[in-house]
Amino acid sequence: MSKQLERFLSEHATVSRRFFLGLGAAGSLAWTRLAWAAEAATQATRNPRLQAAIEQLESWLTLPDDFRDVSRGKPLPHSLPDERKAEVGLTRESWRLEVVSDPDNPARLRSPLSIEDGTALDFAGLMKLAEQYAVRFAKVMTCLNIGCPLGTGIWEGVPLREVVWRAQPTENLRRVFYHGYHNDDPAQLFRSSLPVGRVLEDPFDLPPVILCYKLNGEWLTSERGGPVRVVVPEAYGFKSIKWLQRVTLSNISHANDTYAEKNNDVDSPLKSFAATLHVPKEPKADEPLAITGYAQVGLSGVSKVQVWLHDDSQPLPEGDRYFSTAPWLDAEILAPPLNWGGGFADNKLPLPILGFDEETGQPKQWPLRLAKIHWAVLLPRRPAGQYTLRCRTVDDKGIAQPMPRPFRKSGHSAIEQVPVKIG
Ligand SMILES: Nc1nc2c(c(=O)[nH]1)N[C@H]1C(S)=C(S)[C@@H](COP(=O)(O)O)O[C@H]1N2
Ligand SMILES: [Mo]
Repeated sequence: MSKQLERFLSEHATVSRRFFLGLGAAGSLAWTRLAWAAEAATQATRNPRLQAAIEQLESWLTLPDDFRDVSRGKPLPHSLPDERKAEVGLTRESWRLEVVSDPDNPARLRSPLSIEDGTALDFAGLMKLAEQYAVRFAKVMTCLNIGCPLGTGIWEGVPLREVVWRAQPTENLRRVFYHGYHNDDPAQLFRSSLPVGRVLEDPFDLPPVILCYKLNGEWLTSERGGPVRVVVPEAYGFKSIKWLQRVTLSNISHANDTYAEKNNDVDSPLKSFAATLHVPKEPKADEPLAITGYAQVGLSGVSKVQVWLHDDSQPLPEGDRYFSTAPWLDAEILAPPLNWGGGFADNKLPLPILGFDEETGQPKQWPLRLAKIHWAVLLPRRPAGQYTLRCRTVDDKGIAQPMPRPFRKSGHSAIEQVPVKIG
């Protein structure tokens, strides 16, 4: 095949996708046919070794049961027997949400929602709000302290502000904090908080903070925090409180998250970084290396994923602790997947989804912020020896991410290093 044709075909996928995303009204069927054709063209021109590695990649969305579970509590609330769950409000039938004033730093509310007064919100009330206000968005759930994301989902819920408005705050409201079921033991309380402004508005084109009741089109399971959890789009997992029971409106002027313990940075937004998924085990000196990975698209976005294979017998770039002058190579950012995964019947995402085109069902921008992407690269063969493979992202502003961070407590993200022995 001529070099020119090869290039055309490999660019074809991106170009035609972009074109058809803009077309919208052409309908999803025409789009789907073209996307498949473009994908087939891309695959035909890819190195077979690389193509084989790409085919092994995880699905873009995670099955709800496959999320890694980060839950505190003794016993874990989702492990309680069904009868107990019904008694403590952990079923859709028994769930109640209170929206009350903070006794220590009172906000003035005309109409608090409380169990005592019989005014708490029940699940039917939430579904009533959902008819008018429900939204869905894609988000990767990541623990501030764990490098690897826990899972990616389509989260559905009612903006938290709708229940804040129901409580009719009139004065002295600066912070919203919230907690879930914690075995009615104050020592087990796990609370998160947000400035009220973030709850009432969605700056920088972010999705709203939601009271989430569905994940990937199914009722939120008990393990994922059901019947209702908070999901904060741009934040690490600890802000997305599970088994939600009470929202407290407060005049406190600062964060009061339980997670502030143990030195955690509770105001830190989701970071961009890259990591590998497939690195050849014991590559031979005459083989090119097919490498794949994922990148978390943090608040600052991802415009590139880059890799660098360094020969350990050579010195590292001098006076450059963060390798900014290293010979980084651009990897291929894979196009939106044709199969989303996540357990959707017939691969059909429930539209509308914020940031997705309603006609084609495709993301309007790619990489999609606050989600994950996958990448692949074929590195040319290298002589036998011990090497270190590093990968990183470059954000939307052209700044390499993760930035040098002197501490991990703002979100565990680093330039990944993988030893590679070429034999
Ligand atoms: N009520 C409650 N909510 C919680 C937690 C918890 O222990 N209790 N853990 C938090 C933390 S630290 C993380 S990282 C996420 C993990 O979400 P997942 O278990 O659904 O993956 O839930 C958050 N919500
Ligand atoms: Mo976490």
